[in-house]
Amino acid sequence: PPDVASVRKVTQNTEPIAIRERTVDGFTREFLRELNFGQGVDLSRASVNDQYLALARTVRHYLMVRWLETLRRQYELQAKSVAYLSAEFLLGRQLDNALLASGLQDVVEEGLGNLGIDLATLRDAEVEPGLGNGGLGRLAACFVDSLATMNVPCIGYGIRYEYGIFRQTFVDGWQVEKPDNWLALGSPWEFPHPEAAVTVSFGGHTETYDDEGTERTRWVPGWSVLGVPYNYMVPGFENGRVNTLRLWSAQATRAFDLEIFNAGDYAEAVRAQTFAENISKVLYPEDSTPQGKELRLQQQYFFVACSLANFLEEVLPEDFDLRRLPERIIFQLNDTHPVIAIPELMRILVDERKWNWDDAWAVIQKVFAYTCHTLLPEALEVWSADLLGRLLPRHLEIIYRINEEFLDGVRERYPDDELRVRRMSIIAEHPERSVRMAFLATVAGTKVNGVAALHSQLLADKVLHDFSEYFPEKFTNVTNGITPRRFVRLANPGLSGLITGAIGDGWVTDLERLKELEPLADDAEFRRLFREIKTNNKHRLVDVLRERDGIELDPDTMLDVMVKRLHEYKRQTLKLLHVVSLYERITSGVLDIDKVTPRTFAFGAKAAPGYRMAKQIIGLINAVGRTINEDPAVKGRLSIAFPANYNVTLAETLIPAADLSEQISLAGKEASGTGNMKFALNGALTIGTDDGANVEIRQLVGDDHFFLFGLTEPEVADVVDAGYHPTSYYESNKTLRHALDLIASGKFSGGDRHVFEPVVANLLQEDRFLVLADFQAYLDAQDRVDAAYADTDAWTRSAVLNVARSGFFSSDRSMRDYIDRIWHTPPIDPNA
Ligand code: NBG
Repeated sequence: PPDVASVRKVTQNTEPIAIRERTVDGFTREFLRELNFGQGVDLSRASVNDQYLALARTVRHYLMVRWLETLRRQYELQAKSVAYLSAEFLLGRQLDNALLASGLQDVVEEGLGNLGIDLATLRDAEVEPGLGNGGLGRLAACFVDSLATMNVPCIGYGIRYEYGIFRQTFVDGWQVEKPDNWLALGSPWEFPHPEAAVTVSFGGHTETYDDEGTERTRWVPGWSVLGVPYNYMVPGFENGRVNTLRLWSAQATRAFDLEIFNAGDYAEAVRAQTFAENISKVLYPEDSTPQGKELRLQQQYFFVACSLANFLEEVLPEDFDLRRLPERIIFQLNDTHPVIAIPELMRILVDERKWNWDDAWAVIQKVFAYTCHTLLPEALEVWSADLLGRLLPRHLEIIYRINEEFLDGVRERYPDDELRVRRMSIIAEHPERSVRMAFLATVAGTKVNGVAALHSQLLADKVLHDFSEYFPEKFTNVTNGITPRRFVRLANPGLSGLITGAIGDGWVTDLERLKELEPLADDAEFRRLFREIKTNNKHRLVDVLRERDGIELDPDTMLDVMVKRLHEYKRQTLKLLHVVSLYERITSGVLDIDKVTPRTFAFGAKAAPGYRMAKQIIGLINAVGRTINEDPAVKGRLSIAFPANYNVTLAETLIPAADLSEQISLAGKEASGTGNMKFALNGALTIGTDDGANVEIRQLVGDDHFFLFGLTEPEVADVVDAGYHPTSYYESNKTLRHALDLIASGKFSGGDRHVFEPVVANLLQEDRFLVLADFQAYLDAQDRVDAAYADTDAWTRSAVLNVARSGFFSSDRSMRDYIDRIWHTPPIDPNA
């Protein structure tokens, strides 16, 4: 091992004095040096992008010694780490977070100001890395932020997609996807290490051989690619720790196949390269619904094989005894995407390290844990055995053996229950032979967790019921959380200032301290300031939407927001029916317009490109928006704002401005939700069903400060069992009928009745997610919202209480729960 003291000395000495001292002058000098020597321009000729890149690199330097120090100490202490394996990390912009973590905000703002540069302009030059679809990817980003802030050793492992989630545009109101070329102008936050590339193999066949009397198997792969690691800093908040996020990029093993090249087939030689690089080319834009595409399986195996090899061969000391692996690592599987890591580690131990099967299996069962993020049965990932066997023949054999031994145990426990054995088999036989990845993860992992209390309960009672009976000790819950650094401290500086002024700044790393705000809910002056901040946030949003989308938002209306992926189970159509119904009742004279609370309905949602119904619904929201926004009859009362390309950056200005948060999924379908937490912590009230983490939000903030409506999960099950008939609701509810009829009449599609026919027909004929069944309850709850909003003081009081009582939803708390219940990776003593 390196001589630790001398390493420390060297790294500290490499830090320029200007950086160590953190003065405005020092920063300015470093920034100009980066501009001149890094970008090769002087200030007078520097573009905004030049300035942004120079600033990012300068800020990076301030974090560098901490990063090196963290790595050195990790090596020295040999402490147990978390490896968070995730196909998605939806990071959001990095600059502001790095400034916050390093405590540099003031110095930088002043330094740039002296040069006549506006920090906000440079902030906007950053293209956010959209390396995730939605909640699952953003959760991974919040978790690594919390672990760094809590001084817990963690490596995030994932994929460096060249193209992240598509950029959504609207053409005539319909979604059109554009590639997200986030790397076009260069990313200053990544550190590529081509010299540390890992070879990953695919295809080929397996063969057995005699190894000094023992029969062993080896895999003879057909082709391979290189995985090049790109490291990113994950800085803790003001604590001197910087963890690592390591994302893998695929490259051809040889840039040109020389033989083909010499034979004159240049195009063929380049083709091989393109083929390899396709693996990390693009993020699959499906959310909560897997598609069994071969490239997707290649991506999954690619990144876990790279990550395991990296951990075993680079992170662990050379002579490390792998039998002690559970003392050093826990691999957390973020959904089923990385589950192929289980047979991969078995293969390494049994085939490469020549362990016997049982010893390897004993270690496996201690080093993996699995988080499930869904309740939709169709969302549980399954790979056809045919495809898996072609791409990873040895892994399929290993999975078969794991299954065989597991089912032997099931038969022993439940003799004469072949039905159960078939239900629990990791291998499904119909409609084709395939591997159930969630079952594999459950059988091999030390723990299985859901992401909110209700979700974990339904997992154990329904989705994985046989398994929770068989392995009751494996099942646990960890309710999701969000990082208060990004989603309160950075996104809502006004509110943060107010809170800090009242209770000090400890809440940023100890969010339960928000409880101390409770008495202030009754303080008129505090409420006035709180309201003023909400108004300012609305004005900030008005500016952003005008500039970004050409949308004119009225800041004097209630801002009613539904932002999340477009999915039928989330029920954007229920929200839309509410809007259409209000519009219909006003224009037909049933509702007195003067009695209608002025509202802006804001939507933000991307649809998976192949999800036709979701795209129809987007078209309909935009069509209704166009009609309503142009109709003088409802001017100043109702309007729709649907900015395209909702992403983390937009969330950061939209959520702090919201009055009302829409969390209206059908009960029993939303695993947790995390947007719901962000809204509550920024002082919006929730209208929501008893679903996912809404349940816990309502319990904590109290029924008087939450608008609950709709069927509960057991009621949903009863309705469905009794045979659900959406038309009966249509026929018996005039308000509902009129709203649906108005859409069907072609009112929002220039008189064309066909355009939105599929949406209406789907609601009337199938309505899988019981929109019509919950419609009236939702309208009634919206009336309660209006009544509550009319009393500004009471509303503000509720909003303050929402903030004060939502501290539980910090991802720091989620991390503590994972540590206590699953990982057992205590924080490092910063003074050790
Ligand atoms: C999503 C759920 C959300 C949950 C996030 C994070 C998937 C597969 N699941 O309810 O739909 O909040 O995961 O746990 O994306």
